[in-house]
Amino acid sequence: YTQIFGCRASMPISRVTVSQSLTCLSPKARAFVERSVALCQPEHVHVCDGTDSEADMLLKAMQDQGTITPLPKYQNCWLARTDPADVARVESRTFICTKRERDVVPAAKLGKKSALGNYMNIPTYEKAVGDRFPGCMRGRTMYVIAFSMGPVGSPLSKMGVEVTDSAYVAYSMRIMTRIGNRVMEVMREKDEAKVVKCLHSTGSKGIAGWPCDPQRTLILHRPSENEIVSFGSGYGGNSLLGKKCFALRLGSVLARREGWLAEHMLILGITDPEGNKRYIAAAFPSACGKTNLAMMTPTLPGYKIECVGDDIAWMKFDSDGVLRAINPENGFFGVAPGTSEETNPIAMASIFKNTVFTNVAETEDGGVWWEGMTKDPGTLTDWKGELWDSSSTTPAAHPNSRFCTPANQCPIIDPEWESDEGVPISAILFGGRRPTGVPLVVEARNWRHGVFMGATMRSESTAAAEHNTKVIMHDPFAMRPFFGYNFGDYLKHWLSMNKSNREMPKIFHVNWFRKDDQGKFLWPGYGENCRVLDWVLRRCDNMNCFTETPLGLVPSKGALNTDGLGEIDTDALFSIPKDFWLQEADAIEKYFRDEVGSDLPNVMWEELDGLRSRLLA
Ligand code: SAT
Ligand code: MN
Repeated sequence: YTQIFGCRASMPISRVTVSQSLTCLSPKARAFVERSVALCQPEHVHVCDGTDSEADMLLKAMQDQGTITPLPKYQNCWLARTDPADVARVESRTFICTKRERDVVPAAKLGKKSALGNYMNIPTYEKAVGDRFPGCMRGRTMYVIAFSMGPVGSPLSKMGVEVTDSAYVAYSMRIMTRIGNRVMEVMREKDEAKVVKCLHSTGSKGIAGWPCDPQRTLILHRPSENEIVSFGSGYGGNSLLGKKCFALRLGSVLARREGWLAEHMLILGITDPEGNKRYIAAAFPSACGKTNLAMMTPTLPGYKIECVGDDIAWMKFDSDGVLRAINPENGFFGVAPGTSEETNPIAMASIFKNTVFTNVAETEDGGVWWEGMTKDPGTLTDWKGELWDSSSTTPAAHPNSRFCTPANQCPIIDPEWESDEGVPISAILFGGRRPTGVPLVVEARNWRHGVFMGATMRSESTAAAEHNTKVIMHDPFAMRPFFGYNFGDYLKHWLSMNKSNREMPKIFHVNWFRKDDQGKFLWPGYGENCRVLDWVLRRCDNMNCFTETPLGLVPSKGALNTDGLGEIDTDALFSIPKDFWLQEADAIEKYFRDEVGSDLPNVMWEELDGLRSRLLA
C-alpha cells in the first residue's frame, strides 16, 4: 500500500488501460496521475491531447450518457441539465486546509464559523478524502487534463493538471482553459514544481444523466501542497478547478507569496474619441454584470470597448512600475438570464456556436431561452426537463444557468488579450448591487482609501451561490467566497502594493443599481455605463472635473456626460444620505470587529475614522 492524500491506496497503474503513454506528462504531473489512479481505481485513463477528434469523442460520450443533448438550431451547441441539487457553487462545503487556522481565518473568528475563510484542519481533510475517493472511479474513465491558466508559456501564466471522471468537466476545461499536448510540452520543459494538482470526482457510482453526490460534496484546497480536491459536484465553480479554486483561491496565496494580485475582476480596453486606449479592471460579485461591462456597447459617440476577460484578473507590477494584467481564462462561463440583444449584443454574437449551455430552457426548434432573452418564447422545455409556457409560475431557466463559450469567439475580443506581458491597468473599479444610499461613482482619495473601499464593499446576494434571499452581504473585493488566506493579510498585501516608483491605478467605487422610492432604477446601466467610464478616464488624466464629498470624489455638476439620456435625477443618483452612511459606518465597524479583529491593518480603522469625521463635519 502507498499513502495518497493521506489515505491508503492500492491499485498499480499497470492495471489500467491508457489512451497515450503517461510519459507525455512531466515527472511530477505523472506521479500525481499515478497516485490518483491508485486511489480512484478507474478502468481506463484518457490523457487529453486537445485535438478536435478528442472533442468529438467527449461529446459522443456525454450524449451516450445522457448528460447533454444537441441544440440543432445552432452550430456545435449543447444543453446540459444538471441535477436540481447541483446548480451553483456551494460555499458551505468549500474549505481551505492548512496547518494553522490563523493562515485562513482572521483572528476574530478563530475556532468559530467565519464568513471570511472556511477552514479545515489536515486530519479532517485526510479523513474526508479517505472517506470519499478510494475506488470512486471503478469501472469508469479518468480524464487527465493538463492545462494552462493564461497564455501557454507566458511568464504570468501558471499550469495545472486536473484528473476527473466527468466528460462534461473535460469538455468544459477545453473551453475555459488552454489544454492538451502544447501545455504538456511546456510543462515538461518548465519548472514543474509549481504545477497545481487538481483531483475531481462527481462522486457518483454511475455516469448516467448528471452524476453528482450533493450530500457528500466537498471542495478542498491545500495551498502548501499546491493541491485541490473536489468531490460530489459537476457544476462550474465546483468542478472546473482552474477557475475559482486555482485562479482565485490558490492563486491569491501564490500572488501574496510572489508579490502580485489574483482578483475576481473583468478586464476591458477602452478607446476614447481622441484615440487614446486604456485598460480598466473591475471587481463585482458573481452575477452583478461583469460580463455585461466587459462586453459593453458604448452609447457615447467615439468610444470603443474591447474585452480582455470577464471574471478573473492576474495582475503584477512590471519593472517600469506599471500594473500589468492577464485574463488567465480561455472562455466565458457567463450567467445566461438577462442576456439579450438589448443588454449584451456582443455576448449574443459570441455564444451561439461551440457553446455548452447549462440549465437554460429549450425552445421547440432546438434553441435556447432564458428569462430576459426575448419577450415571447412560446412553449419551452424548462431547465428541469418539464413543459413550460408563459402561464408557468417557476422560471424556465435556472437563475444561475450559464453559457460556456470560447473567448476568441467574442467579436470585440481585445487584440492584446493573449499578450504574454499583460495589458497596462489605468483604473480599478469596485462595485455591487446597492439599491439605496450608494452613489453612481466615487473616486478614492488615494490607494489606501481605495483599499478601504474594496474592504467595505457590500452587495445584494445573487443566485451564483446557495443564498436564497436578497440580503445586503459584505463582499470585500468581490472575493469573500474566494480568499485563499486570512483576509487581514490580504488587506496588508494590497496596502503593500503602493510604492513610490509605481504608477498606482486610480480606484473607484461604482453602483449601477440604485433605485428611487418607487423601486425604479435611477440609472439606465448597460451601454450607458460608458458615461461613467468617460469620467473615470478624465480623472485618470487628472482633469479637474470632481467635487469632494465625505465618501470621496464625485463628478462636479455637469461633469458626468448625460447628453441625450432624457430625465436623469443626478441629485438622487449622487445623494449621500448622512443617516444611511453613519449606519453604514457602524455596520463596517461591526464587520471589521466581528470578522477580522486584530488582523485588520490599523490603516483601515484610520480610514473608517476619516469617513465618520467627514460625515459629521
Ligand atoms: O460558478 S462559478 O464560480 O464558476 C461562477 C461564479 O460564481 O462567478
Ligand atoms: Mn465570478
